[in-house]
Amino acid sequence: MEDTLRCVVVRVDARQCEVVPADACGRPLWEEEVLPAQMRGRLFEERREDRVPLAVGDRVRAVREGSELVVDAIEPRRNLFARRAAGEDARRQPLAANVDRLAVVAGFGNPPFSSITTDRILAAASFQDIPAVLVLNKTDLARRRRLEAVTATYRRAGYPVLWTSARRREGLEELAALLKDHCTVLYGLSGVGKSSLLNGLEPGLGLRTRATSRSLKSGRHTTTFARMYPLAMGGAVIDTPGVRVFRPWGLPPHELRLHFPEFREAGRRCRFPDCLHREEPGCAVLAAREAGEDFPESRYRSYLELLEELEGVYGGTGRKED
Ligand SMILES: Nc1nc2c(ncn2[C@@H]2O[C@H](COP(=O)(O)OP(=O)(O)OP(=O)(O)O)[C@@H](O)[C@H]2O)c(=O)[nH]1
Ligand SMILES: [Mg+2]
Ligand SMILES: [Zn+2]
Repeated sequence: MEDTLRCVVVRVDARQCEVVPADACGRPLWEEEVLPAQMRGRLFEERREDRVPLAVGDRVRAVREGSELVVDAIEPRRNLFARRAAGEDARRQPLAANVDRLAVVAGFGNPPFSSITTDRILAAASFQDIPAVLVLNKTDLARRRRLEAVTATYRRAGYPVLWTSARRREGLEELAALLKDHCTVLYGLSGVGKSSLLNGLEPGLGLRTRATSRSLKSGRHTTTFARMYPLAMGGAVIDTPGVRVFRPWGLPPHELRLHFPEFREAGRRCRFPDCLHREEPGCAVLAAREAGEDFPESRYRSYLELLEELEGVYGGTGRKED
């Protein structure tokens, strides 16, 4: 068994991946070479519910076979950030494993700020028990009042919110402090500036970013694969290709309300303990909505949209009796 190598997966393709040797605690040894590796066919059979058996951040055992390295086993995951694959293919698409934090990157201008995308990703992170923060980038393109309103909405829900401008190099120290010594996955729409922020923090990374001349409408992602990179200050980041529509995987509709923290407190006063805050009599969330200017309307609309979508997927609320 001396030919078994403990590794961390730093990139995953359809059939191949890249790994870095790890120490006894499973931490990547970045001073060592990144190695290409095959994935054992058996892993695909064992994980039929997944589009690919591996995620960036997975800790694996690899064996040498001739000149090749083959990933043979995946260690249990501390967590997994995943989404539902697009279209007919409703399988799970693993995105990143064993991360300390998810940074939802959102921006202003082009593309405009998207509440629904932000809320979908935050709910999925909460469901998967991954602490999330919101990074509002391109603050140089935002109107001040809009920026403050968006910030207030998410702080109220309990999320830390950072302001950055990769273009003006603002907010980068705060971002650095957040990323240092942790493993963070950056996630968000295409074109919000994920790769630009990482280049701003660590110019040596030299990540490709969208040429300003290229329009968003070309529909192409500038970053085409998820990849983990070490940070010189300590810690690692996973840069990901932007999403167009994020669909949470595995989230039962009746649990969705637990992943919108700001509705939890009012929710305790609903007449029915399993109230979905939609049209139930005696719903305290609906009462707050009717009463208040101070109601997070955009979050509530995201909640309803997502609830209906998940009910479509599950053919009901996902409760056992349905
Ligand atoms: N005005 C302004 N433009 C920015 C800022 N950050 C990034 N950009 C620009 O936005 C465009 C997209 O940036 P990227 O870093 O490629 O975005 P991304 O999120 O990595 O996109 P994908 O890789 O496609 O997911 C580029 O033209 C950047 O120069 C910012 O803070 N302000
Ligand atoms: Mg990118
Ligand atoms: Zn209710």
